[in-house]
Amino acid sequence: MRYAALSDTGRVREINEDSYHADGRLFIVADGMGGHRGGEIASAVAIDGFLSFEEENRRLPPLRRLSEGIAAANRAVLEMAERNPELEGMGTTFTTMLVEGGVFLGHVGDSRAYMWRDGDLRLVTRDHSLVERMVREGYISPSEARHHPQRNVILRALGIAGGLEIDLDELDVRPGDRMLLCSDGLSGCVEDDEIESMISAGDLEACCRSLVEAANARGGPDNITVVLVELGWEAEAESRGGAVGEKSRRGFFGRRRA
Ligand SMILES: [Mn+2]
Repeated sequence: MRYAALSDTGRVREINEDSYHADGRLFIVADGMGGHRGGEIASAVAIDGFLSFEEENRRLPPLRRLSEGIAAANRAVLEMAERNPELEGMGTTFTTMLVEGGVFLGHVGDSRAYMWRDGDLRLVTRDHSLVERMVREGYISPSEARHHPQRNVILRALGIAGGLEIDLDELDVRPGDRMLLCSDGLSGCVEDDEIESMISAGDLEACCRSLVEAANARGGPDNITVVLVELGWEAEAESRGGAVGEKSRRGFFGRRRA
């Protein structure tokens, strides 16, 4: 397996409220929202909460571990908001991929996971957003959704309520497939066919830079986070554990800004 990740504030926002994690086994993108730095705190706290749970519950089967881990992340965000009233109302999306004898997804919100195989890109998560529902029910077209005034309204997020509906999926993958996790700062302004061509060739780090540059070239209206993974034998084999290095943008205490 090879992987790369990049997060960028974009051209309009003053702070980056997205967080991500990538360690060769677990990959996460979280897009936070809320005033008083609530967004960046929510996304970081959610990732911390998830990773702590996951670390202590490695024996759980993958999908159950993702689902319970995301529930633990949700509780961590809610508890942080309870202790800090100025953070009330903060929330975050949460899209995570576990590569461990297979590829498993857990997903809440409007960040995305795409799968790329032999030149073709396919969206493998569903946006939990108002415009996605409007498109699905036939009220607006996909191109109208892209410019709709309510395109930022999401229907599910961590930090809103104790009960949480989580999308879970196991993907059928092959070595050589590329997986992209991203925040809506990419998918909201770069079309899928452009993303497809940009991740089709070359070094993963260069691909990440091209994706972020493309979003910024379109005004960079939001924070942009991309995590790109090229699957190897890990996707098929039984779990062998062992991270191959670690990249993280989690933990808001002492976190360094790119
Ligand atoms: Mn966003």
